[in-house]
Formats: sequence, C-alpha cells, structure tokens
Amino acid sequence: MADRKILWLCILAGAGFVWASADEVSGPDLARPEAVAEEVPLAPLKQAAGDAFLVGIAMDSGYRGRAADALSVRIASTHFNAVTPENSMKPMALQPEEGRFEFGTADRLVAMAEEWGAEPIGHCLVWHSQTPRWFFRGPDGEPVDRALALQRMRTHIATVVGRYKGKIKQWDVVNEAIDDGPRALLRRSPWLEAIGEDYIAEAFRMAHAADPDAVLIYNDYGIEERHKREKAVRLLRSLLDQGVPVHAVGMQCHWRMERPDLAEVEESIKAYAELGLQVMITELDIGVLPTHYSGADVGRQESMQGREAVMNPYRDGLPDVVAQQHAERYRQAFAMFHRHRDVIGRVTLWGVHDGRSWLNHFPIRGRTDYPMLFDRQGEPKPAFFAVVEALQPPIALAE
Ligand code: 9MR
Repeated sequence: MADRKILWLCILAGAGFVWASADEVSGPDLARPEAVAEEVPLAPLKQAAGDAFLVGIAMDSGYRGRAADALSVRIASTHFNAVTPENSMKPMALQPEEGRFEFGTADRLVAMAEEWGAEPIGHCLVWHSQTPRWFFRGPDGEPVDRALALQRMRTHIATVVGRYKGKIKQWDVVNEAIDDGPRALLRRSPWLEAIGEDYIAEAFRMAHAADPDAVLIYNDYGIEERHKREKAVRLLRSLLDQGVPVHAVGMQCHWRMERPDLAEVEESIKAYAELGLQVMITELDIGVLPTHYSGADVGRQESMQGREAVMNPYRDGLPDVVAQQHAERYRQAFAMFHRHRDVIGRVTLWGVHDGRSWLNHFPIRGRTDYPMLFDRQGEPKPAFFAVVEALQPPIALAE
C-alpha cells in the first residue's frame, strides 16, 4: 500500500498533476521516493477525480451560532467541488414557523460554495425528520388535511427552490421515504399520513415547476443493499411510469467496515442505471466502530453504559492496521464508482474530517469514530491516498 502511494505520487509529480508551482515540483529528490511522498503538496481530490464525477462534502456555514471552523473551510475549498448543507437547508432550519423563512445560514453556504467554485447541493425538501410539527397540524390542532398539507408543501418547495434557482442545480427532493421493515413499501411518514402515497410524486412535480432545469433526486439510506433496493426500484419505476420528473437516485452510503458487500452496491448502481436514472452517492462515510444497528435513521439512539471499552475502542487513537483496512475499503469503493462514472454524477462525503462526523454521536453518543478521509487535525489519512489512487490508477508500465 505504502509503495503504491509513493508510485502514485511519483507519477503525478512526473505528469505535472501536482498542486504546486514548477519550483515545488522540481524540488524533491526523485531518486528518493520517500522524499517525494513527504515533500510534494497534496493534489486536490477534485483534480484527481477530473471529469469522472463531482466530489462533494457536507458541511454548514456555521455550527450552533459559530462560524465554520477554518480547518473545514480549508479542506472543503481545496479538495471538493460540491457542497451539501449538512443541516441548514432542512425544513426545520428554513421554515421553523409557518411563513417565517430563515435563509441566513443557507445563503452563506451557497455564497461560500460559489466563492470556491463548488456546486451547492440542495438537501432536503420533504423528509419525515427535522420537519417542524406545524406542517402537520390543522388550524384546529387536529391532524392536517390533505389539501392544507399539499398547500404547505407547495409553498415550502416553491419558496426554497425558487430562491436558489440557477444556483442549486441538484435537489434531494424526497428523503428516506422507504420503510426499513420487510413488508410496507413506504415509511409511515407524517407526509404519507397527511397526503397519501402520491405525496412523493407531488413533491417532485412541485420542485420541477419551481426549477425545470434542476436535477431532482430521490435520496435514501440502505437502498444500495438488496432488501431496500427492490423496494426502491419498485417505487422509482412507478414514479417514472407516471411521468414524474425524478432524474436521479441518491444512495446515501453510510457504511461500516464489514457491510455492505460492495458487489451488492454495484448491482444496485446497475439496477438504477437500467431505469434510466443518474446515480449520486450522496452521504458516503465508513465508520470503524462496532454497532448493532446498520441503518441511518436519525431517530435511533443506543446507550453504551457499561460497554465503553467494547463500543468505543479507539478513544485514544486508531491503530494503523485498522487505518489501512479502512483505506482499502475506500479504495475499493472509489474504484467501483470510477468504473461506473458514466452513470454516477457525484460522490459526496458526509462530513469534512473525523472530528466533524455525525457518527461520533450515532447510534451512540460521545464516541470517537474515524469515518472520513481527513483526521481531526485536518491531515489526509491513508484513506485519502487510497481514494486518489483509485481515481487515477497509475498507468501500467510495460515490462
Ligand atoms: O449529519 C446530520 C446530523 O448533524 C443531524 O443531527 C441529523 C439530523 O438532522 O442529520 C444528519 O444528516 C442526515 C441526513 O440529513 C439524511 N441522511 C442521514 C444523515 C445522517 O443522519
């Protein structure tokens, strides 16, 4: 692995791909490969991905009233050409009370993305979670009726998509509508209860009316694995048969070391591509901590009381052997994404660095996870180099 990293860096240096001035490129002693690995500045990930697909990051322009930290800004602006607001465009953030829209944090992120030359991504319009209760209550305090729920959905979508028309080119329109269990197709979302099964089709039609040029995405977790893929294909095929403007499927890809099987993920990419949809990898991370729950339902919480040593084993640092296994899994994932670059439009990582990942608090609060490409100091991890290598495989030299 280390040798391959050095070989890759040598090739980049030789080909002039490095993110450095000519002086810097000629600086290191190429006869000593270790020197190259240490001295050559990092090639930005977006440059390694070239025009295969966009590489994105999730972050916000601020966290709980504080501005985004300088480390996150540096990493995001250097390496990524797409930015998804991790929280600041959710209905709860944008319309906490009926008719009172708050765009400050979201506007700042869109402006930051533009400054970096990155595409801002819209996340998300219709979701069962992080949506204020008022959406689902009628004037009498009773559950909202269909007509009012549709009207509120239309107002929200038209206002939000309309505001960013021409700036946000991809929207997660409906998020996580598929049920996790073995039977029901759709989750018992308050939107389903208020409107009925066509709430999904309606949301896409409203988003399309608000911005006919935007790429509209159905986004969900677990749909890269067999049990939810079958349901997702059923849902998407039915939407397409009705002429609903759904253009892409977002496979979130919140993964662990041991699951999912990448062969299954590849099957899923092919299945969605066969429907004629573009595929977006919208929320990729690979957690290294043990867990009993494999989904990404944000309502889920477990306690680790009395099990700290087993459930939070890397509090003081990640053993190198695990970091290497983690890198290898990222390498295989990106090699597969690269093979399917004709149908994949974007690969977004859900967080900037290990210190900023939601996985430190899910499904158990207060753990120390290592899911990202950059460590808590903002340094690239073995996973970073593995991804770059997978994106730009070294040209095979003739024997
Ligand atoms: O990463 C997000 C975390 O900071 C929030 O607390 C949480 C609830 O809003 O949402 C997380 O992001 C979720 C995303 O919006 C939808 N898919 C699952 C993501 C991880 O939970």
